[in-house]
Amino acid sequence: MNKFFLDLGVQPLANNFLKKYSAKQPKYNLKLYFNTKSKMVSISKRIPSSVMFNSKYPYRSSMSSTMRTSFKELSSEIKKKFNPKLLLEIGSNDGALLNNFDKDKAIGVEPCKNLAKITKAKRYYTYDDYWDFKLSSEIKKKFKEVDLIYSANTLTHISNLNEVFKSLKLILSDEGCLIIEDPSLLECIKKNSYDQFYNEHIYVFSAIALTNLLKKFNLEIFDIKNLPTHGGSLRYFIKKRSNKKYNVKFSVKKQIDKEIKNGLDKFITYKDFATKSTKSKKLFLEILKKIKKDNKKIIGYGATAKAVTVLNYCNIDHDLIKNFTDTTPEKINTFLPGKNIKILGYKKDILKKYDYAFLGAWNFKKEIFAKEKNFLKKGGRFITHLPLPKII
Ligand code: JHZ
Repeated sequence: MNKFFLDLGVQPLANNFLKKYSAKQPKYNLKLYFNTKSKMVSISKRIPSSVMFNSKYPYRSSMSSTMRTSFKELSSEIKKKFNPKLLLEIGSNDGALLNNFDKDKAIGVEPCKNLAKITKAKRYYTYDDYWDFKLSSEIKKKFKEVDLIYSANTLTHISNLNEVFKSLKLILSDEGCLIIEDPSLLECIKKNSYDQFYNEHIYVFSAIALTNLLKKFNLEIFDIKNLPTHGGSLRYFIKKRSNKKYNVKFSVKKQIDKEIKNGLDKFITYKDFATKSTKSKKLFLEILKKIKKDNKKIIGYGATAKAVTVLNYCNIDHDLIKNFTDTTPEKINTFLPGKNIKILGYKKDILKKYDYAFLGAWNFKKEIFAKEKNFLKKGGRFITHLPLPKII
């Protein structure tokens, strides 16, 4: 049974960066549910993939050195441990991972045509289509089977998880490995990052819920790694149950035990999370209003999908946060979804004109702090909303 626990209000599409602000852009309810049987946490309103992921999708995986390094390190690990004949990446974005592989050894699936174009131009075989059974059958026809499938921050974006895993199983070789990587529900609960929820994040996985889901397909997790990326992610190594090439490692039990200890299998945990999120909203508004009263100026740093959830949930507009800045070409000179707040291109010393910077990209805090030493030296301060809002 699906039980409701948090209402994040009416939200625009998290990556709908418009050239001209419009109050009339489409908005949807964002409500969070916990399934008491499968233990899966999900949002209720499902927007069709074709509406969210289109030929103008602005998010680029290569925009931060943190992510480029993470993909590079993973690529070396894959080559060393698995030495795949063929790697398939689902949600290959702008090729941040593919770039580390030979062109004849790696293929991509990327439905956002503007992004698929980038890897195609580099001669990586790229399907610019949505991941489903039809596409999987097509890939099977051409490549027979795949011994390494990788997908980061993509499968949780697809509503029909049964079809997702049925399609994966169809092409995964018997001794193959499927690696998936997504934000960790445990980290999300611990950090009180309600902003991990937006229309694209239909699910936030826990190891408990994923294990339950994989059982249906005779698939199992054989290793789990905790990663610092995206505010705390889990990398799951998955195989067919019949595949004896890999032993199930202790890391799997360790993660599940940790999740049980933190109550991820109980509804009450999510009710507490909801209470904390409401408190966080109130506190955040108090901080921003006090800064406004003192005639000081705030800029948002990193026009993330997460920041869209925060600003729309907390009803914050340009009277409180003047502008955002972001390095992504597609986001520059557009407006933060749902808000009349203009996104300025990043340039050195852009923060000079502001007293405070709200960390929209809080998951890149280390990288950003290193880059903005001058701002900090001159008395500028950052604001974060996690785990509870404060000036840092
Ligand atoms: P970042 C997106 O979420 C959407 P977002 C998606 N649904 C998902 O799952 C994750 O990515 C993986 C900018 N930036 O990665 C670049 C600077 O401007 O937290 C990006 O626009 N300066 C697919 O949007 C944004 O911040 C910097 O120095 O929440 C970061 O977005 C740095 C480091 C980043 O993902």
